Formats: sequence, C-alpha cells, structure tokens
Amino acid sequence: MQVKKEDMCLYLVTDRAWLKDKSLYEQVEEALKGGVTMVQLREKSLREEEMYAEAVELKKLCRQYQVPFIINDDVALALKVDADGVHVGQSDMNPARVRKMIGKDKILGVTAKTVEQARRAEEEGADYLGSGAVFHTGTKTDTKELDHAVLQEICESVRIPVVAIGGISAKNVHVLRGRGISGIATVSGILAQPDIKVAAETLHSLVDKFILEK
Ligand code: TZP
Ligand code: MG
Repeated sequence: MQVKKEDMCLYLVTDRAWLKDKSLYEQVEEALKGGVTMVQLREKSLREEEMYAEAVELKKLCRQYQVPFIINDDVALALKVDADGVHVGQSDMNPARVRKMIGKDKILGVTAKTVEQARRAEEEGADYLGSGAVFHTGTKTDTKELDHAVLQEICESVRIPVVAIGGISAKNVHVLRGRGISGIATVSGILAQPDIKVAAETLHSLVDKFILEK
C-alpha cells in the first residue's frame, strides 16, 4: 500500500520505558487525541503473548482514530493481528522478503541511514523510510547521529516519504526545516511529556509550520 503522505506528519513510536501511572493504551489514546497520524508498536521487553495482547488492543484503538498501526520488526505478529504494516531496520529481515510476506496492501517502513540504504529500500518495496537519529537520543543507545545534509540527500534520492527520528522535541523541530522530510517520528517527544495530548498537538502544529510549511 502506498502510505498517504499526510499520515507521515507525526509518527508516534511506543516505548514502555516511559509508562508512569498510565497504561500504554491510555498513553497512545491521548496521543491520538492530540493528533498523531501514525503509530508504531516498538517494544523490546515484552514476551510474545504480551506483545500480541498489546498489539490487538492498540490496533483496535488506532482503527477508531483511522490512524495506521505499524509493528516494529515482527512480521508474523503484524500478519497475525492484521496490523496496517511493519517497520524493519537494517539488521532486521530484508525488505524484499518482508514485502513478499505481507503482500502489496500493507505498509512497509524501512530504516535508512545512507543514500544507498534508502535507494535499496525503495527498490525492495518500502513505502516510507525512517532516518535518524537526527539529534542526540537516550531512547536508542546503538544509534549514531545522522548529518542533516545526508538526511536531505536521502529525501532527494527517493520518491517515497521520509520521516526523521531521534531526539526530536518541540524545541528542535524547526532545525529540520528545508531538508525534504514528510514528518517526524518520536518516542520521548510525546510519551515522556507531562501532558501527552498537548505534546502531540504542539508537535503537530510545529510540523505543519516548519516542515510542511502550511
Ligand atoms: N530509531 C532511531 S532513534 C530512535 C529510534 C527508534 C529512538 C527515538 O526516540 P526519541 O525518544 O524520539 O529520541
Ligand atoms: Mg529493528
């Protein structure tokens, strides 16, 4: 499926590390109320049955808000819960293989940190790319910061939309202006904020202003 460009505006990626007094379901619902346009379930510490249960509930929730629901890395789980798509990194399953497994109607997202990776991912059937980390991030420790000139080259070298990820907050969205991205993806920019709904609203309007120049 070709992902809609407007769905790439504000992409929420989950991480239970930020759960405080609320469940992930409640946090995601607040973020949806605040205007996130896509949701990715990315949990590294859950057991299979817990991931399945979380995925079933979050998929239902995202459908209510008509927001695509993507699963990180786990193709079998994405198919089992009929998620809208899968996101894979460079060390996960090869995108061409994922595309074969999920068929043409589901969304395939791929992480790309170089122009070469970006072009290859597009050829292999990616619908969108995630590129980063564009700023320092404490959420993913095994990632290097991506030069914003390279981010721009990536955007210019593919036809599919590119979202920037990593360390993005209301304070630095404007720095990404003019690079050609279609939106931003964030964990802590939304989930670590005191008011999740307000954080999503704020980021959404900053993306409209600086990235989409609406
Ligand atoms: N991939 C590159 S950076 C990152 C991922 C999953 C973490 C993003 O988290 P945060 O909190 O938005 O910096
Ligand atoms: Mg991965």
